[in-house]
Amino acid sequence: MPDASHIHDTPPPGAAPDWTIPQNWDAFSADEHAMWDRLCDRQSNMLPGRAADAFLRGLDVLRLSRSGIPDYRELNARLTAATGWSVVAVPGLVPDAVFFEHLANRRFPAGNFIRRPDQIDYLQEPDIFHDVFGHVPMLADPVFADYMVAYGRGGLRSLGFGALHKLARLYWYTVEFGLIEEGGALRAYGAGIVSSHAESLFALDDPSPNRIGFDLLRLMRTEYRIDDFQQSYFVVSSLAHLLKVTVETDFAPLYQELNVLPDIGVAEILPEDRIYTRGTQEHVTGRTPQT
Ligand code: HBI
Ligand code: FE
Repeated sequence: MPDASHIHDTPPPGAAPDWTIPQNWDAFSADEHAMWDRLCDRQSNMLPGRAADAFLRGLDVLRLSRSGIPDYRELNARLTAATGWSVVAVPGLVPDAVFFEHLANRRFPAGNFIRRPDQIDYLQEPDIFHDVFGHVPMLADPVFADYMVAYGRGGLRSLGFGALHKLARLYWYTVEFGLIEEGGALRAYGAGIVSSHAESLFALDDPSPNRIGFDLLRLMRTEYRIDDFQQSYFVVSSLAHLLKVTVETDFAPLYQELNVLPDIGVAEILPEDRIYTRGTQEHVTGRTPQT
């Protein structure tokens, strides 16, 4: 989850009440389009064999008539045809309730700026490359698209239980940093992984992190770190299972259970865990991950 310290509490000037702003695609400079192409080429070349099938299939939705930063007028025509989702431009991080309202209505809020060359290896706040290249291909998958709607609805409901920070872990360990088992191998579908050159390598190849079978209660007890590689990743057996569990779980009793169970540390392994990798935890935390 991005650092919430600089989320506006009222729509900034020029933004609509739902925080959206015009993408203003014509205002992007040649350098900004070139940065998109540089990032997109680097990731597109390294992800086959690493990214989930659904992500690689979804990349086609980004193959538009022009290179450079996608123009939402063209992108949304294709994305909406696929799953009813659209991307909306926002000035940056928006309050949780606004974010969840957008997700529940099949709108993905994307930051409307792209990183500078000196930020190519680390970025504090999600930029348009993280949001559009990282998240949009998965939104073209019907099952994952429904999961994101269920998450948005659950997010709005969690606010009433004061349980957002528990539910945020589900977003973090699936939407942002999720792994999936496909054809006997692990693949990445989390946007924070596939949009990051270094973490696309680390999450799948490095002996340092734990890789643990997805279990909703266990996952929602697990803390996470926002400024470094993950020390544990969770592996789902399929997107259909992730959607089924999320839709069929009554979160009210789950939140009550979570209130009395201790949190689990980022690197901890429990005896009942399904362990794909027992990590060495050699990665020295605090080093800024390359995106
Ligand atoms: N706003 N624009 C934007 N993008 C996010 O990913 C985002 C957000 N606001 C809140 C948020 N994420 C998370 O805190 C929630 O998913 C819990
Ligand atoms: Fe993200």
